Amino acid sequence: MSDWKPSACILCEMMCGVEILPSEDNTIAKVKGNKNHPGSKGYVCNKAGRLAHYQNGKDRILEPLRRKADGSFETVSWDTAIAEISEKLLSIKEIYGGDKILYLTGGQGNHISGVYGSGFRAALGSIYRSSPIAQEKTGEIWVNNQMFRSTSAGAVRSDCENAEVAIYLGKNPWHTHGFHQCRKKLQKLSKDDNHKMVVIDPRRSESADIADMHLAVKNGTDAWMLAALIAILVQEDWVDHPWMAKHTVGYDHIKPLFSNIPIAEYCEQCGIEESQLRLLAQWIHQAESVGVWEDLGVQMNINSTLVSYLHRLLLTITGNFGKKGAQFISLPLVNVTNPVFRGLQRAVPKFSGENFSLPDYRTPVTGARVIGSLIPCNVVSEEILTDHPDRTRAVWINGTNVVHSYAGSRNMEQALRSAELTVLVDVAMTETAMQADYVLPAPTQYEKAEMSMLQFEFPHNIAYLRHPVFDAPETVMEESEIYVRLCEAMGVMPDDVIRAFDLALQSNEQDFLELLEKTLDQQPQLAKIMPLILYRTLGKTLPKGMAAAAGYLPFCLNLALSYPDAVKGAGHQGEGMELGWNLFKALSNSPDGTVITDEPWEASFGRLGDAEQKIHLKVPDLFPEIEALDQGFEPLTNSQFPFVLSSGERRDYTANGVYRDPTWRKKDFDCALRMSPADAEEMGLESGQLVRITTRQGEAETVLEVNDRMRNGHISIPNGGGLINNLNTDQPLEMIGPSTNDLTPVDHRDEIAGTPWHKYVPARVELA
Ligand SMILES: Nc1nc2c(c(=O)[nH]1)N[C@H]1C(S)=C(S)[C@@H](COP(=O)(O)OP(=O)(O)OC[C@H]3O[C@@H](n4cnc5c(=O)[nH]c(N)nc54)[C@H](O)[C@@H]3O)O[C@H]1N2
Ligand SMILES: Nc1nc2c(c(=O)[nH]1)N[C@H]1C(S)=C(S)[C@@H](COP(=O)(O)OP(=O)(O)OC[C@H]3O[C@@H](n4cnc5c(=O)[nH]c(N)nc54)[C@H](O)[C@@H]3O)O[C@H]1N2
Ligand code: SF4
Ligand SMILES: [Mo]
Repeated sequence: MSDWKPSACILCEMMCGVEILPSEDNTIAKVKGNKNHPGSKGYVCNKAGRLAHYQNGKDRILEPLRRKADGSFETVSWDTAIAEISEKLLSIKEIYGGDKILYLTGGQGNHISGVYGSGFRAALGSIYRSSPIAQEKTGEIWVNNQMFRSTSAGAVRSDCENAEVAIYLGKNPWHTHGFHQCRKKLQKLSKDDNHKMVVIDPRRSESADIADMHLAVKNGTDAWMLAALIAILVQEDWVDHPWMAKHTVGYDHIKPLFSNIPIAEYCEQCGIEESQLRLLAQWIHQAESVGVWEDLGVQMNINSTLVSYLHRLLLTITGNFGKKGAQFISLPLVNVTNPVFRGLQRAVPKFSGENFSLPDYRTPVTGARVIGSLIPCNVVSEEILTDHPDRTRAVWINGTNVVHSYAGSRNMEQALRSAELTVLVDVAMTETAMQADYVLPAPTQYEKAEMSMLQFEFPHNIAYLRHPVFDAPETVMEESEIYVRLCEAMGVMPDDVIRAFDLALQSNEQDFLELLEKTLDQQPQLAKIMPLILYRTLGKTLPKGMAAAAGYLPFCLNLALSYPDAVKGAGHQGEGMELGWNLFKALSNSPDGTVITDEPWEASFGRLGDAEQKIHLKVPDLFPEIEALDQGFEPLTNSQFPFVLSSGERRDYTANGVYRDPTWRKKDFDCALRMSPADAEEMGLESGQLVRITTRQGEAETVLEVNDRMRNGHISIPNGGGLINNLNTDQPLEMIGPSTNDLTPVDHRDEIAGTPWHKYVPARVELA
């Protein structure tokens, strides 16, 4: 083997196209950007070159493992694992109900299993699920549902790369990206006189270095800053009345909330000069387009749901929606928060006027809101560790390291151990695997067909169904196959339908599509497991290694049936089912990624859930929180825990937990604690000293780095440290860096969305 093979980087949501040069012994010799990827066009950042640390990670697992009575693992055959697990699941379902089986998923890049896992869940009657999205985006999803009523999959985001004023709110795009070719474009934009870049971050982030304005907000006070900003716009009447009259309802309820806000006082609360904020308000008022990119700095912080609302209010009262450089609603192939197929859909449901209300689903034990069909990650351990009769009894985990990445790592360990059954599907031995009853090894993302579809791009959207680069070891099993086998073992796969599909596929695609349509019409209960049925039938007819693509056919059909113009806009041809089939073929045959939809900017209006295409400015549930701002900010720090710790900052060598081997990092090997020079001096500490960080939850040790980017009183540790090295080798175990969630309490979370306050953890520091 010597040829470069196209695939994707799996380290962040961009999933840039890469080319991989395999070596003789099935390792990655070299990685470079793939110029033919329609989004990244050859761009990669500093992290992609180290992908061999993932593909050949030393903690890779290659055989199914079962926990023994003494707590250690033994290897078992796949037949044994599938038979035992399916039997246990069925018994839990029978005794307690399928809804007591919780499904946890996550990861970057490994999305292909989503549609299969959803079918498997449906077969079990499991309804509760979670993913890391429920510790970052559920607050904004809740707000979006109220304002845009766009409950159909699409994310509401801003087109910051084209905005005249682009505001990064608790977002450090220099390190964390967010749109394709991010660093390259940011550098270009920073020299563009028609573009203003604003960074709102207590820290002078790497993005702040190239910004036109940096607002070093006091930690946790973004709500005061945004309220003051809106108040300036309202009080100066710098809002777009004609636009609002056409596209919104409810400004009369919003105006009184902001008319009397004492702007100078709020500026003091958040530590921003009033003149600076007034200048920003002026920029916003005068700009053709404004975008705001909110991310973890505010989403994992105090008032997070309120902040999501305020930033959208700010943009909407100034007419920044449905045009280039402003807010848009994306059109994904699959709803990533709940990738379940419910049947062929020809029209998207719309809501009418004031009759709108969303179902208020709650979890059985903590009563937490289920948003975007996800339960908050922070309540998972509480939903298990209780004697409540409706507690979770079994946990199914796919490609996410919940012990490491959920708040309260010790709570998670205890919860997984105390569940009656915990199963993990992963490629590596992880902190979570150490607590599971069964660990099922999957091929890496370079050894199977995979799907990159987290991108929320607009006006064109890209999906990338990657082909395998390497052959998988014989002893691992693809997730799609695992879920189909489990469903077969549980007796839910319909043999007659499978035989009929096989037969139709031998004839021609027309017959097959007609049969698929007829089957869904007559047996709608099969919709949810249709991806699994297609895997076993259509999958066999696809090229080697690509069977798992089959489950995406129903989603391609739905996209074509409900948004034909968008799909045709991207160059796909045909009408109705045929258009969907052609989209599926393009997706599964393209080596480099496919543009699935392309639309005019105004298409976002059509995506609004309101039948009259109105945006609803009023979110009454949040009005008391806006009014409460008047009482001022109460810092959560105190004499015992005087610092605000951001637990999980993204740096140039962090990549969640995808790379387990710490030697991948070229810098910051120990995952240093960063502290401002003034704070370090006051405490008599110096760079390189070993320090102990203590919070209400626990403690961790690492080296100190005195860093002049930090605001006084603010300290940070990186995301992804504290993985236990050598979990699957003969070498001694070692933990490198502080483990972020040894320090985060589970009840330290947003009232509405249950999202954690990882960026605002009261902490103290002392010499270790
Ligand atoms: N290099 C790298 N890139 C990544 C990842 C990675 O692990 N490494 N992970 C990916 C993932 S999963 C995600 S979700 C994204 C996250 O991307 P980001 O949200 O951009 O990443 P963070 O560094 O967690 O947080 C951003 C900023 O919030 C600031 N902040 C802290 N407290 C406050 C506050 O009170 N107010 C405000 N306004 N800001 C505050 C921090 O100083 C930090 O600079 O990154 C993705 N990209
Ligand atoms: N304190 C704190 N906690 C945080 C954050 C923070 O900022 N601070 N950030 C949060 C955010 S935004 C995120 S996105 C999460 C990320 O947290 P996780 O979702 O836990 O992400 P990873 O640690 O990357 O774990 C992904 C797992 O998938 C496995 N994997 C890789 N490829 C495959 C595959 O093909 N198949 C299968 N089955 N498994 C595979 C990897 O081995 C790894 O164990 O962390 C969250 N936790
Ligand atoms: S880490 Fe993200 S931005 Fe960097 S190459 Fe990988 S996918 Fe692209
Ligand atoms: Mo994330």
